[in-house]
Amino acid sequence: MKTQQSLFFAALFTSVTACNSETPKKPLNIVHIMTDDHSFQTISAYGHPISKLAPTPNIDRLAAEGVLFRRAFVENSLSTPSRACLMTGLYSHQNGQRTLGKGIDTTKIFVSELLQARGYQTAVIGKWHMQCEPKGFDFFHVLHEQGHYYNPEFKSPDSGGKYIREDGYATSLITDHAVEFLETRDPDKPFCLFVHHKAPHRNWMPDVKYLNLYEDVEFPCPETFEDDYSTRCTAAASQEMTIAGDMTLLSDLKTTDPDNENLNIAWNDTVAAWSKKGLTRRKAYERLTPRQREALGWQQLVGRMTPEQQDAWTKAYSEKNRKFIAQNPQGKELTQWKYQRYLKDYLRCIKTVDDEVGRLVKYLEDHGLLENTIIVYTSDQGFYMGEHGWFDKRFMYEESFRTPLIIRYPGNTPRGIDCDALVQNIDFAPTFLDVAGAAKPEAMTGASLLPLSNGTAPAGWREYLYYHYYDYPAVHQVRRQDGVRDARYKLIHFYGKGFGKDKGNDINCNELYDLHNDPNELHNLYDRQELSEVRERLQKRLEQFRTDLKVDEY
Ligand code: SGN
Ligand code: CA
Repeated sequence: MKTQQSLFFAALFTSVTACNSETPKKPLNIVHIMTDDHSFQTISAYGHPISKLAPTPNIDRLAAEGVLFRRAFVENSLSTPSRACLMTGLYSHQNGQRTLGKGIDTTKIFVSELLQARGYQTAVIGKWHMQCEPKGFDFFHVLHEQGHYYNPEFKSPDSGGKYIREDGYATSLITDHAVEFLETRDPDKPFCLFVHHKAPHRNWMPDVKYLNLYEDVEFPCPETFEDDYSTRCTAAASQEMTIAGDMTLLSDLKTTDPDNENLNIAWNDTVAAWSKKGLTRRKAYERLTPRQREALGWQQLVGRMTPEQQDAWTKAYSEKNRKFIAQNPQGKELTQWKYQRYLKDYLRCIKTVDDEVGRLVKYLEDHGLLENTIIVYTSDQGFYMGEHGWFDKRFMYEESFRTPLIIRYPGNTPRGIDCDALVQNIDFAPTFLDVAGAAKPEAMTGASLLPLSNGTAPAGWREYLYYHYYDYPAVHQVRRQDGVRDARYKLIHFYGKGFGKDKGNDINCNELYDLHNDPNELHNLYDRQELSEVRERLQKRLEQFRTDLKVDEY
């Protein structure tokens, strides 16, 4: 594959510089746009029914002028681990970042460092969300942890180690700072720019101008919305990420609590009363009920807004909320109502993402950068838009294992094509090194995506993907799992000790899916005699991965 990569790179170069063979070769620039929790179902280029009602013309343009990857996946469907895969080109157990909160092995070399060494100017703007400082960047302008939608705080090399609040909406501010980097960079050097959005992460807060967008649209419900999880291991049923039970009315769905409109004032009194008892704020917080905590979180989010932003929110949501409270839906009707509001707010966030992708691409175009820049659009993982009754991610089932991926390759590459090759987020680092003409370190597991610019995988391309999720016990209570997928079948292995409400439910259980006949993954065929050959083949491959990659738990 290596020779092919180099050949491809040489060909790409020639095509970029063909108009003037005297022009010295200039390496391609890299723009990597990554959103947080953006589902492929909500990008219209992928053609899903939801996206047809909320199109994304600017992201679609990248697909129309590039390659749309239909089988792009992550290794560990969670933010920090996914970002660690991106930065290192390594699987989670190799780079250390297995869970959301801890683990990155900072002795591992980051792709940004290698690009810098190759003469690139490197920048990361927006969500960094690694458990270490930005490493290998000439410029950074990053959010604190998950960051805020409204008037977020950013840290940069000249902010003296502090996070400083800026007025505005995160998605637009991030684009502003990306443009600022492009304006102030050294034009004689190639650049690698990571534009990493907070949107559309939970709790899906749209920009003021889109608070009423899609209000009259009824979004279609996925076929699996009422999945009863039969035929599956216990993990699918024991998670805590259902729209019906786990999505909250106040913080997630922006309703005032119909049972207690004064809840968000009540917590204040509670904390005040407890502080009299000499409790620290943290201790007082720990004694709040989950509903009081939610009210506190909500109050803090609204409290960050300017009076004008607050007014716009009150205007937009109070009337809709009054209707909701008057209707007082219950049971399935309430779940349907929640689903519609969830989709609307999520898609309103996407609308701004799409606008801002358009703005950035236009900047590149207006400044003559489009044809010597490789543009990647992706997300840190996929997301459930009601499939199996869920929101969030983490599982190896398609909607969260898959991630959107569009690459606009520069030069005379084919346009508007689909690619079905199995690709994964560990491939970004090798791709960027390939773009820069730098050698891939021996240890890097991924492979360059440059040779896939015509939509077909070169000979010898991988036929199986490995997945591993570790973050349990944790929010949403998704059990640990690893597994393999090929072009048609998927084997998932759930394992480990049960904690909390799962206490006593230690698991070691397998699921097998035929994605061709059962794309919704409703029928676990693991025990089916007619699939014994497939099962054995995938089982063997899974064991091979574990051995080759020195996986230490499963
Ligand atoms: C927060 C969210 C979770 C989400 C994780 C991880 N809760 O904890 O729903 O799964 O982030 O998301 S929230 O109410 O605080 O938004 S990730 O994208 O960073 O992996
Ligand atoms: Ca995420």
